[in-house]
Amino acid sequence: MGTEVNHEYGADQIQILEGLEAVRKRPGMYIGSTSARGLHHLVYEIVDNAVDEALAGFCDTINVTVHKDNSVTVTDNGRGIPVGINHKAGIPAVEVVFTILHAGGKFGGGGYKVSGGLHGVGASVVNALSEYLEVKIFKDGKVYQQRYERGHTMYSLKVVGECEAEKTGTMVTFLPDKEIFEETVFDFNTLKQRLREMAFLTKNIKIILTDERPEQPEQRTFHYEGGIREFVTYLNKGKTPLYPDVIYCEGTRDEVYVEVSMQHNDGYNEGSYSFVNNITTPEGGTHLTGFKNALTKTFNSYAKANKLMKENESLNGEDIREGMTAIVSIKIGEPQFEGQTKQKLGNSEARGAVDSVVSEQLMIYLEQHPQVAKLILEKSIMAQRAREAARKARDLTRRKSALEGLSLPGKLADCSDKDPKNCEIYIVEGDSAGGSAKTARSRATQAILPLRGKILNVEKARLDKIYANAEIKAMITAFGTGIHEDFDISKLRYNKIIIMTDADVDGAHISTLLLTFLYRFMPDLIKEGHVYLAQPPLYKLEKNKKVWYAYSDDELDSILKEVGRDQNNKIQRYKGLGEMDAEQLWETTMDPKKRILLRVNMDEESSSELDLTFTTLMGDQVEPRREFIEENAKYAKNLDI
Ligand code: 0RA
Repeated sequence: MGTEVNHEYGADQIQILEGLEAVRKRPGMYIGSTSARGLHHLVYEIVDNAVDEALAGFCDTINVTVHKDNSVTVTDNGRGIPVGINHKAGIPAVEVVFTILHAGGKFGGGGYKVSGGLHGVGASVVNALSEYLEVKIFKDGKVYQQRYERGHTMYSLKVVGECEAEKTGTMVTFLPDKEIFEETVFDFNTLKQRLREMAFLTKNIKIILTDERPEQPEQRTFHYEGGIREFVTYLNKGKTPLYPDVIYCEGTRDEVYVEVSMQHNDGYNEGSYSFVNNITTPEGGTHLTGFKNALTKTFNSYAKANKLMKENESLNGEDIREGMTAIVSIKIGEPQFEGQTKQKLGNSEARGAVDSVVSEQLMIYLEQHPQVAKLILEKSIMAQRAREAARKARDLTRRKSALEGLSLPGKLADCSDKDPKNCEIYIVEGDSAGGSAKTARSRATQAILPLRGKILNVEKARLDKIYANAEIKAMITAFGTGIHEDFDISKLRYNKIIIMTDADVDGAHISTLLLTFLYRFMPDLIKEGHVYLAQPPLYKLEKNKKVWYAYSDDELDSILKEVGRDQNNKIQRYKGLGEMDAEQLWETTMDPKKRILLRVNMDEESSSELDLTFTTLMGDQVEPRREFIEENAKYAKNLDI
């Protein structure tokens, strides 16, 4: 090949530009959104291509670097994207990859690319949405380079230098277009979580993430020889495993490659996460169904065959999965995604493939490890009893409310407006603050529910105990939605649920307990944006009969700068809501015209990390919790979960 490859501006070229213009006109169609989430998808897309090269067996290290200007470089040590002319398009293959829509993998390696789904949109989409994108390819002792701006080719692919004959790889640098994205600053934590997940899902790949933006650049390396086995260990960090092994099954059926890993802990929540071609499927689908079927079937037949259960008894899938953490990861040629958000796998062959691999290998494992089998079965039987007890308790309340109508909790001071759209409920820590809030509130639209001290930690209790808890019962009846299979968001009695706790460590703990309860039992309230955290002020400053409130140390500083630091300043640090009288509470924290509310968000795409957050914060092991809080202290202000 020569040093320059000339373009022929034929019909193909025109089509190319139209294709990428379409991406720029409707970016949301290709990357979901132009918010922070879409921005991060650009990185995942480029990394996905390198991971595909790793899956094909040609690459073991991927470097991802965020530069000071929020441009990103992704480097891999694979074979290098082909540079030869693609005869159909009349341009080098690499240019096809970056300038023709949906070109990824349709040429060259013969179906090397398995990725698809949400961010399997191809490198050309990233190119179209970048101010510039530059690719360098190391191959045959040469360094090739090409540059594009907003999808337009700036010059023909050229050789810009030489490298050692053995060195091969691809290096892509791009700067997301500020004309397209509302947010152009990458979040290190978000990248870290997704890249860690990618490394877990691809055994033996090494992903190195570097952030050059801080004065002291930050670097993390993700490399897991155990793959999804280590993923389960990671997710069970901070919990107490029921047995030391991570159970692992692997195999291929009907051209579907299946990998499953699982381990029970002594807790009560299930955490099953499923992936297709390394992409998360938050709504599950056929692969997850196949796994659950196999699990239920295998444990029941093992229990019967070994006389651990009577012939006429059987365990529910839910009971067997109590306290279980599991990863189901499959690779499939043509994934079909269903549902509104395309996050659910539809391929029916995946169900059979996972079912068959897991049934076969799990049975062998249980026969070889009767102690583990016994521990899981004992726990499942306990879960079954608790579920029965919980069902009875729930039936009783259902019948009661059918007979007597909905009776609201005694401690609730309800609002008079009956249109939920206008209404909000303050969940207040402690009876005394609750009292002030009742006096302060605007009666028409603000309801107050005071809670006594610490509420029950739902991470550490079984259903029957949770249903029996007075504080939790009060919240459930006040909200009106019911929980679990009874949950119905259209019955929600308040548009805003506002958690109001002291601005100290205990208050933060109570907020977390409340959020944990909402996340586990009514996640839709959070997903639909009904949950808020009130922000009481930290300081009151009085000077010459004038009053200021500060919600952070920085704010106090800037107020002091303005009014002058002198002896007339009277500064009060609020230790709790109780120190404010009703009027102050209204003015600073409850008046819709003046208050600050933080809306609680959750990102469904990283739910395994979200789960870990709650377990780490609420679990019984102190060390991981301390680590987590230290690591995240600087983010605590956002309180995004
Ligand atoms: C198809 C064929 C060959 C390499 C690749 C694709 C390839 C694609 C990407 C995307 C990111 N990094 C990549 N590395 C490699 C083989 C080409 C050859 O052997 O000449």
